[in-house]
Amino acid sequence: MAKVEHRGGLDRVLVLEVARVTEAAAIAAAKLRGRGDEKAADKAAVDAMRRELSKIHIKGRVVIGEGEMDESPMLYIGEEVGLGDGLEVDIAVDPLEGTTICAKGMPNALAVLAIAERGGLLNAPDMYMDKIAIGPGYPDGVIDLDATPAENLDRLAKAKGVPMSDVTACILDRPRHAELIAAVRKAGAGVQLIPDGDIAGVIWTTDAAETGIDVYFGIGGAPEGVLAAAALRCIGGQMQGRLHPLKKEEEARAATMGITDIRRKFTMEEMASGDVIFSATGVTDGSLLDGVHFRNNFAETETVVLRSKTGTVRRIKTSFRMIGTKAPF
Ligand code: VTB
Repeated sequence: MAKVEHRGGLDRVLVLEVARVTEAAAIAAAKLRGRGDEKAADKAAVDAMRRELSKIHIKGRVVIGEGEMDESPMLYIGEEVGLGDGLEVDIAVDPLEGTTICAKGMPNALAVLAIAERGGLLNAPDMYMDKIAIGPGYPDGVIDLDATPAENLDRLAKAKGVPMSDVTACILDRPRHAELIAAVRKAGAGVQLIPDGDIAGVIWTTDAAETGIDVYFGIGGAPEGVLAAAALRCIGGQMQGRLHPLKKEEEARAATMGITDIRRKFTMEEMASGDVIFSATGVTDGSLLDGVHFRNNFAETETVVLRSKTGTVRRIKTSFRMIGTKAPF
């Protein structure tokens, strides 16, 4: 992939603009929480996100989105979004991260978006990625995707200065992780399993004292990997990811998107470079963010907006006056 020179940085006004986008998606999805209809909740979030993006003064291009043009009418990879009159930016979206948890009314569903200077986000296809991530404050090289879980955990415990029994790994609860989970437990560390939502899983590592999670391990979506890397770039931490194709066609797909070496290990900086802004709004209550609360005529949201250039972590609580049952967008 071509290396891109980043000089100018993003306009900081975009911090508020992107918050509006994830707020709108979260409110739309929240109306369909617990209905058992993943598709409807996802569609509501996608529609709202698309609508809000179209109001921003950017020349945006979706690089991580809802899939290919022929399989999704909105926010597909390559779609141009925004008013088309501002800075050229690349956009990664996950309008409803955790569609299943939202449909079941369970915790930690989020609306997520990252925006970067053109060329700043890895164009990852919709396939699996093997990931490892830790929060800030550790010397470089503590974790390595090519080391065994025991080696990674050992280095992490030593760097943190705690016994292995005080280290906890977050892992997606999937049969494919049975060996990984067993290896972590055998090494003497704890495991926190999550049903879905590994962007939050990675972000939790940035505040281990609060969340109890020191490291994120395992195979999840590649698009979610890039979004998590964007968040971690802003807060600080270390992450590596490697595509994990299940079929030959996926390798071919990755190649058409510029990733010719399928075994390549991407660092956090290679997945999200230059100036990056990341925004997430809670859909259901979770440990990262409160979900949307509907109260009288108001919809209340909680959003976290991160910016890599300054390292700012901004939490925004917004109260939307509803017009009837509709948000005022
Ligand atoms: C993860 C997680 C997502 O998919 O990427 C996971 O972050 C991996 O896919 O929230 P499988 O469900 O196929 O294991 C989600 O759980 C849902 O998109």
